[in-house]
Amino acid sequence: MNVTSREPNTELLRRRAAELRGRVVLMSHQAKSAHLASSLSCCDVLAAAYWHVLRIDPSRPDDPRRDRFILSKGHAAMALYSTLAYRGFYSVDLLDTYTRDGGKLAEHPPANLLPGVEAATGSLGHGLPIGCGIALSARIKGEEPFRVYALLSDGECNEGSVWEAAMFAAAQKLEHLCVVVDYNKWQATARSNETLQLSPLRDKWEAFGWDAMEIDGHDVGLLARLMAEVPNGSGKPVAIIAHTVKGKGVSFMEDDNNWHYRAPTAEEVAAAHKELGLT
Ligand SMILES: Cc1ncc(C[n+]2csc(CCOP(=O)(O)OP(=O)(O)O)c2C)c(N)n1
Repeated sequence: MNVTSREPNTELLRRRAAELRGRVVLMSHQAKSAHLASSLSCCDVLAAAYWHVLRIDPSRPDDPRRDRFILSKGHAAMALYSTLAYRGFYSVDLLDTYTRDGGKLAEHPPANLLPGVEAATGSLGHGLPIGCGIALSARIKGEEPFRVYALLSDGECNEGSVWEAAMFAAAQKLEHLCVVVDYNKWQATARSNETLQLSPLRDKWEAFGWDAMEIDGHDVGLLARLMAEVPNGSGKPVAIIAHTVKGKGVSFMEDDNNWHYRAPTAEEVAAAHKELGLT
């Protein structure tokens, strides 16, 4: 287990995030698969989590004491799959099989098929309820406390199940539970705040009994520090509202929601890799 009381190595985390972005762009091209911009949006959160925060051992993915990370916005599976491969849960070569018939890397994360995938997600609104259950069951069973992280999208916060779970977590004082909201202001076809009024999102989480904070969701160092501080002494579950840019890292994809569904051409992959400093 890696216990992180040390300062985050922001240089390393930035490099990891760029590598994840590069791989995600390539996977989307190879598989002609959607949700590229959604995946780019959250690479800094994943880099901070997997290379600084989480107490995990890739050679023991079922260790009962491990921290859990649930990608509740399961449509960003390419980012999670790349992270798990680069972190050593399985071979990087497996990433070339993304969406292939009969393969293990389904378009959305499956249950019990891949080491490191903690929950089947993709249907939005399920990751936090699952996280609540895992955290509560650990307490009931008197297990050594581990942390549970759930990465949600902003559009996902339209789901009633998110707010039921939020109330539940506060009532049960699940202080080992942490939500990160990838607040990129877009959902599938429209601006998030035009679809349903999410703003002020931090106030909403606070009103639901959480210790809520609002940060730059691409500041890997800050993400790493705040996520590592859970439980933070407030006695409450923690919500980190991470302001992000959809398509982050590739200038011609940033804040352009067409990349929710589009896959890049070979030329666009090359241009993206150049921008990410990977060539
Ligand atoms: C319950 C449910 N309804 C609809 C969808 C289809 N869907 C996939 S992604 C998405 C929204 C994407 O926006 P957001 O959730 O904010 O994530 P982003 O891609 O912007 O990170 C929707 C509605 C789904 N996955 N689950």
